[in-house]
Amino acid sequence: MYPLILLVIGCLLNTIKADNHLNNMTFPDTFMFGCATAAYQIEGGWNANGKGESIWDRFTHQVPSPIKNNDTGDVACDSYHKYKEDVALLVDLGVTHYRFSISWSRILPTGLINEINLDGVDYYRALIHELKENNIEPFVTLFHYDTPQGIEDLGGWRNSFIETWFSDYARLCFELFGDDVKYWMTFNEAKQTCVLGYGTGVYAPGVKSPGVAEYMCIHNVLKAHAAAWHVYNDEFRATQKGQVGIVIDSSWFQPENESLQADIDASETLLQFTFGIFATPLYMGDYPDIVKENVERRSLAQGYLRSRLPEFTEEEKIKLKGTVDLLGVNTYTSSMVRPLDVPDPEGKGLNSDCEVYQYQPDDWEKTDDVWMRVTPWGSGELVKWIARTYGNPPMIITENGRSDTGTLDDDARITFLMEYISSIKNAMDDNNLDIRGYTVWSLLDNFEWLFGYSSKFGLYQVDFDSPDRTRTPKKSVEYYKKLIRTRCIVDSCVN
Ligand code: GBH
Repeated sequence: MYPLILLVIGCLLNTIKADNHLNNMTFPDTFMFGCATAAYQIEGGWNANGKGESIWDRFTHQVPSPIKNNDTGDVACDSYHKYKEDVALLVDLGVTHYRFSISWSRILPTGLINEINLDGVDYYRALIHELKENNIEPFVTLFHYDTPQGIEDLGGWRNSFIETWFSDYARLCFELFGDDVKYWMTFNEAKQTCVLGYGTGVYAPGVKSPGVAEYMCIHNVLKAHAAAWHVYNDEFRATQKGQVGIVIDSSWFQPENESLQADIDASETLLQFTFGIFATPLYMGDYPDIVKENVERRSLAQGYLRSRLPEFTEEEKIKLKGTVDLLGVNTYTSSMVRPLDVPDPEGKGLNSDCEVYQYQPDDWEKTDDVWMRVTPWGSGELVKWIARTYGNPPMIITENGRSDTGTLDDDARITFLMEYISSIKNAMDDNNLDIRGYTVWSLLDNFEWLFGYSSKFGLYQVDFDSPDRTRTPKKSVEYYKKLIRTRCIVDSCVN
């Protein structure tokens, strides 16, 4: 019995892998290649020159610490002082764009608009200036998990006033930097903020309220995104001519048995609970039907009088719809899915309300991160699903990459990049997908949230024992440089 199962899984994987030959067609000249980072993960200077505390400062300073080796982002890669060095690395790589995030509490120490920290403004001005001087497009995320603690003290993403607080902050950023910044992303992976921050509570601010605060957070993030997009659209678009989008992440969910309708449905359901819960309101004006149905049915059975998932008013639906100029997609890994045999009647939150079982088969190549196995084919499947579901919207891969233990001879990272980029390029070529660029996570080894500095995603190694935080190129730097220069994944391309 066991060998038969292996044989079946083996055949399935072979069919998936068969069309995953390395793509040998050059990328169009306009295609963007860049690197990504995030403020809390690289900047340090956590309380430098007027910066306010963020929820990640508060979270990592707890005793005992929830972070591996008690690591914190207090100094991180010290990019607050070493941004010029970072830009020099980007120049050496030859990237077209650099995706970084602004720390809300570095600019607005309490999160509210009345008090502006000019030193923080100067820092981002200087970074953006340095990028522009070197012909690198700044690609800015307004929020990458680091809510100002002052805002959290008012309820954070549980308080619907955050829609205004966030759009005030966004307006200030458009005003200050919008002459130079043409690419804005409001949120990075709001799923992590809401599900891990307010559901399971393993991320800052550590609130454990699955399926209640978790959905309030999602609801408020979506309204805040739309409010920021409208601020840009009404007040800045005509003069600044940029784009405002959002970054959404999802694994690819492979039906365990592709000829079973139940497994195909389980894949669609989990994609809707993961990706659609954010994208569908912004493209179509409301939550996906399957999400509304499941959460309402389960909420009523659990004794609530109404769905734990809040409803949008008609006015809000209109305001949400059509607010993504460019969709950022973070893609890392995949899992197999089938319906849960026995859904947990008491379970609340995205992970229970979907009623889908997911797992990663043992024979998928592991990385040093427990959540991640190497599945390049899944990234191609994910972007094709997004294009099918939302009418081939303009997209950019805002993150993709792998960690390792930190070796400079990172051949595994080179293979990873070749295979993932190839899978994405195949999907583009075969289906006419409108993917405008690709961004490696990450430029530098950095503070990898709960894993601290033990998980290393950088093209450049950072010596965290040295006060200089010395940066050293890994072998993958040579590969990425060549890819950017030749626009070709393999040694030579046919066109
Ligand atoms: C991205 O998340 C983030 O945007 C980025 O900040 C991060 O550095 C990068 O990927 C690499 O991880 O802690 O065991 O609960 C990718 C998706 C979802 C992966 C949350 C880690 C938490 C696993 N992430 N997940 S655990």
